Amino acid sequence: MAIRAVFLVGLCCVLQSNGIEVEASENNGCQNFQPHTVMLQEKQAYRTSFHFQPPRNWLNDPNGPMWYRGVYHLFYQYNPYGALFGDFMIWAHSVSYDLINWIHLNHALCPTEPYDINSCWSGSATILHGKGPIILYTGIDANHCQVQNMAMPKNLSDPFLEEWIKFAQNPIMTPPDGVEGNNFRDPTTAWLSHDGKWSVIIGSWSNNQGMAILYQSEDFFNWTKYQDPLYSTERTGMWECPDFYPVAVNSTYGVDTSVLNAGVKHVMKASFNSHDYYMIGTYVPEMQKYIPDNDFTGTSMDLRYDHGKFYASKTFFDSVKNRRILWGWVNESDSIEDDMDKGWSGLQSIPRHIWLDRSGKQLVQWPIEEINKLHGEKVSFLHKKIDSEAIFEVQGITAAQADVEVVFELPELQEAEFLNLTAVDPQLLCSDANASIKGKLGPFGLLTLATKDLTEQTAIFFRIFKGLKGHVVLMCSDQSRSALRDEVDKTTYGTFIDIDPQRENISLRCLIDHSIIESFGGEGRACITNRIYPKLAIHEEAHLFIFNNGTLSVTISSLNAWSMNKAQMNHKENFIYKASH
Ligand code: DQQ
Repeated sequence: MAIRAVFLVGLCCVLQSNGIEVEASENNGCQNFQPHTVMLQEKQAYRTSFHFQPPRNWLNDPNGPMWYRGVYHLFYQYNPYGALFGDFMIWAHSVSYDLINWIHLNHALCPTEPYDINSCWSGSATILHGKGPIILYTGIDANHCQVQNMAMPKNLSDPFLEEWIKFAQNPIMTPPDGVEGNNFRDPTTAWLSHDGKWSVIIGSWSNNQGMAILYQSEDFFNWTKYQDPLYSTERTGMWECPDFYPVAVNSTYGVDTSVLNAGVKHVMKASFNSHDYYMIGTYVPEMQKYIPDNDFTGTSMDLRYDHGKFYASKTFFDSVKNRRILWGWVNESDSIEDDMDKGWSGLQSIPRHIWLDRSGKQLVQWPIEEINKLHGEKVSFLHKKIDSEAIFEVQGITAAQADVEVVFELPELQEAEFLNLTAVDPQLLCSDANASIKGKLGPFGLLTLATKDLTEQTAIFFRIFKGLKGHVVLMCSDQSRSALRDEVDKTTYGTFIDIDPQRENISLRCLIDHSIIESFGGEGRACITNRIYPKLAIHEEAHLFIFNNGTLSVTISSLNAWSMNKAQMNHKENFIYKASH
């Protein structure tokens, strides 16, 4: 009783336009950090030009992305105190009309109450038909225990939904029996079943199993744990930031999170061991079970959104363009000292349109079409043969800030080397044979963020092999020569791509933005994201090359490359929105 009395001090009652009465603190705790207008002044080599970044400080997971009444919202984990992760994490908030140019708003959720006093961690937004959006988020409470909380917009008629108020009955979920207080977090977007009940999953680890704990509610306010998890497995670690959504079969269109019919499959994604893994399968609401087509195996066979740096991602259904969009956090891999010197850490990926591949076996990702609005000067050519050991520069664009699409034709496929696929880890294959090691059909691809003399270079490349059941396409990113600096991560990443090169050419698209390269191979069937910190290949000193280090020739059937313009990102006080919307 005493706790409740203290808790209510300073609360006001708000009857929202959505008819929900909530008690809320007058002080959302974010005032000390408002507004976040101070920009870093220096022209920094590693600061990006068209990726989402706040003006300074640490950023991690995307939270609660949504489109609501003409405006896209992105919340994200943010440390208002500095460039490293902290023990006072908040929900920062930005809005956009096109997912490319952003307006930074005042922060949405900060630690204020016993149920979130030690941080407001990740969560999601759900739009309740006719009632507006509601945020579910994890609070780190006064006992450092993870609990689930709810927040609503203070004023639904504010187009930016800038102010958020917390539900007085928080927390709405506390760790159930058998779940420790540090293993219960990251609520998903909720979905509505035919019986009128809301469902949501929470990431967890219990009894040596990673899992999606299921909660249900009839009114969205009172939640009851379902007896069994929606899915659990011994083959993963603790599930962070789960995501659960339907994808249409045989269509690139997205569907709302609550859609369930014969025309959809369901994706279950979980973040663990530094990567985002997913399964495709069937959701059976009568049994509250998720039945994957292929269970997680705990091996490199498991499906991943991205084979480089990409974590804690989240999707949302964009009802304006009928598509599902994926955002992921791309962390630094520079030294901590350098992160502190530059005054910021972390990026959001370019939002990716995501859909189920025609094969039904995997997802496909592609940068949202709006990114093309930033295209500047263009160079292109067709049908250019690249002989063995040939290398040439793509000139006429800003190579440190570019969008490059290239398609390779392989005239001598029958000559490819043999590869016995049994138990081969593609990442190991890429690091054992980096871009400098000659092969037959490959390595060929792009040398990005390279110095003129190639002492610094990051190769994004392919090798083609003959396997027992047809050709095998390997895609790699080789960071071993990415920077004349010892303290940065130089991991080589790699994956196989499900392509039959006898039937289709091999395409590669790279979005290069100073210290990040997002690469999409095989028209988006494989993605690798890199963070790169060159010492010399920065700004105008960065170059782009095409290379072939195989003994067989390959042909570029087409190349299109653009300089990229800078996206607008500023606090709303300073924002001049130029694009039409
Ligand atoms: N980041 C959040 C957690 C989440 C983790 C804290 C994943 O809620 O599990 O910033 O990166």
